Amino acid sequence: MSSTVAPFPEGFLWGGATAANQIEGAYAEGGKGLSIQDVMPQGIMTPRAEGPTADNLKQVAIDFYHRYAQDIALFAEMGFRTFRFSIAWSRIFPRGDEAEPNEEGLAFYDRVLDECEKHGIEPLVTISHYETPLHLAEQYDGWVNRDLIGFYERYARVLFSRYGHRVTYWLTFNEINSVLHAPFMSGGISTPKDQLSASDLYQAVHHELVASALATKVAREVAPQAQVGCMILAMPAYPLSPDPDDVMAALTTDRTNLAFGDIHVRGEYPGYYLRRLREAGVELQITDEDRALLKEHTVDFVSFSYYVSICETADPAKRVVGQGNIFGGVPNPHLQASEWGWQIDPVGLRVVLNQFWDRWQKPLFIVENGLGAKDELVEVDGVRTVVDDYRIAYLNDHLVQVGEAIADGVDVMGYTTWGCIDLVSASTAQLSKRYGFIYVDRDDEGAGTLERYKKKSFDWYAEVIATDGASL
Ligand code: BGP
Repeated sequence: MSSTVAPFPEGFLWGGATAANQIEGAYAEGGKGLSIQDVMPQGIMTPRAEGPTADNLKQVAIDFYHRYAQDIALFAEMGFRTFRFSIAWSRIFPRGDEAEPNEEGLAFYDRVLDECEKHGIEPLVTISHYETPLHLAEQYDGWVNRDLIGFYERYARVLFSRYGHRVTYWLTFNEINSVLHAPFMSGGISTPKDQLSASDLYQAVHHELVASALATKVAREVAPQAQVGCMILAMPAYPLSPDPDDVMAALTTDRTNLAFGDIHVRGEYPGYYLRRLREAGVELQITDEDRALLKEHTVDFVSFSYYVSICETADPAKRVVGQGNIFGGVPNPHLQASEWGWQIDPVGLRVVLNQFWDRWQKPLFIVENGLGAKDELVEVDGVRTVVDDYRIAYLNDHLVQVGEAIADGVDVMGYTTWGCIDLVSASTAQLSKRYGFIYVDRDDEGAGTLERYKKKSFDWYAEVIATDGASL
């Protein structure tokens, strides 16, 4: 592969990303309480279970809780400059509404940070990644309830106080806009989606937005050197045709996601969003204090996940929802899809980077991108590995587009591939949808040694980092 890519900026934060519930396991160790993930054995497509069940792969996940030192050493071997992980809220506040945190939970992340420091890896911490304490979901209906703002603020304050001197980069909520699609997983909202009123849903969104601003405020007070970013699921919507009605339909769909960046960066609700609320008959309960918080505590940077683009049309007859594309959208005839129906669009990443930069003029951080695929462990020259040329091609093509965006003048802080080590999938709750540079020996039935094996992409990514993208 020969490079036409402009050099990536000095200090570019190359690395990988994970989330506590998808890697740690030890779901009932160290004083941890249950989180909503502990009752989601089948992912987001099926109803939740009554309590923890043995078929939930997340109970053990990839056992990062006990193997973090070995795993971080492997990341260091690839040359990672940053490692994104989340803190499990229910390790710190097992029920979510206690007055005092759980010291054993805090001590675990001290140890994770020790390992990062040992290898010169900059931590990138997600405060809340789809793991609301179950008690908050059951007793309060999650973020529908305003009380969650206070519980989250207390939790965030504990994190900034404890780790603020050693963690610079923080994300307030993973894919904050996804609560619109997956209210239980993303917002801990127990009311089933089909019974959830638009008022409750948008009120929950509002509470999260205020909590996000509050976290930024607390960071300024407690850890002034901290950089706080929002995290958005980015999914550009292209018009299916040049019909102006399709163009407008695409803009409207795009704004579903863009609104979250607008609010985090500009500190107020945009007019088109207020119109959407009005038309949905939603009267938001919003106080003057909420307004002031949003306005005064905007983010330092914008981070996002990027996997797919979608098409949009105003013609209902053409609104055939893409199979396996969990968030819907009309298939794009110019694109191929992954085994799970996620349409692969490297240029879309350049589009998003340019769009976000033009719109917000804030540094951008790509904190998730990657290909979920079924891998086969094979033996090459006596070494067990995975020959994942498909993953290399996917990442290479996307990174070339990041290089193009940088050449366009976009300020990109870094890039962390999703699931740098195989982990449990968020949507399917299985292990067979793998993203990693490191293979973990565990299958969908939970069988396997949990041994780690380097895939072909491991060396490929190490080379990309070592050359700052020149090898792309
Ligand atoms: C994002 C989530 C991650 C992650 C990723 C891949 O939406 O932030 O937690 O899992 O998607 O999705 P999946 O695991 O369903 O393939």
